[in-house]
Amino acid sequence: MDRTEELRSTEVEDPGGHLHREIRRLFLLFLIFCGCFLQGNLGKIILFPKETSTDHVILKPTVERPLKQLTVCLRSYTDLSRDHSLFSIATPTMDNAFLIFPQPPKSCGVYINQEVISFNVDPEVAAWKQTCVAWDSETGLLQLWINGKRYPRRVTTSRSPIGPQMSVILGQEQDSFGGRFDAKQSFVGELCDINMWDYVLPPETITQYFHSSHNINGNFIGWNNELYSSKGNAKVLKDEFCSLYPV
Ligand SMILES: [Ca+2]
Repeated sequence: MDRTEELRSTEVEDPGGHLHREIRRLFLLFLIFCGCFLQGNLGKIILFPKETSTDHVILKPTVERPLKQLTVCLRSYTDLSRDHSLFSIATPTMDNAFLIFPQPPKSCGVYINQEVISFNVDPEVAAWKQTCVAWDSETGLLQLWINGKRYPRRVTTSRSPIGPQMSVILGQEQDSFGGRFDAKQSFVGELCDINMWDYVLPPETITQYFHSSHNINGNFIGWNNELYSSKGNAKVLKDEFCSLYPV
């Protein structure tokens, strides 16, 4: 029996060999898949290490146009027990054109064109949290989602689009266009996966985004586009597992 015949006969005699190879192949595919998954989810986190009236991050929208609809989603981690800004948009004429303003322990304010709508929410806990806000100027319908749960919807009186010129700031609450910050309303903690769309995301997409933010990038402000600049002590920490943190 030459070497080839020997191998062939081993294959015939060892029907488990095929199964073995198949398992090994699947295992290799699994490793490749895991590698891609982890790499794909390696993102960044913005750290606001202390209470100041100066540390902030400026986000640049991809285009300048008035927003008739919007959705903002972000993840945050803080132990603040006072009011703070999660996401602040000012226009030249309105300092609270759009603002997500948690008021722990059980309230979250959302401002649309200076009008505040207060939601009663579950008590804050020191854990990663995903917040999404969606608004449609035509109907005034305002949605607040926290950790995949939509709170009872509200309707704003305001029906005017936001913008087109806007200053988008993280870490501070604007009382003028791009400025007049108050340390007692600043954000202290960590933020990541900050995306904004110029339309209302369907509920299933928001739910999907809560479970995994993999490959999701807002068309108005995209977390992967890196169109931001940080000021003061606000630090962008690279290669962090934002998406994999339990929220
Ligand atoms: Ca303000």
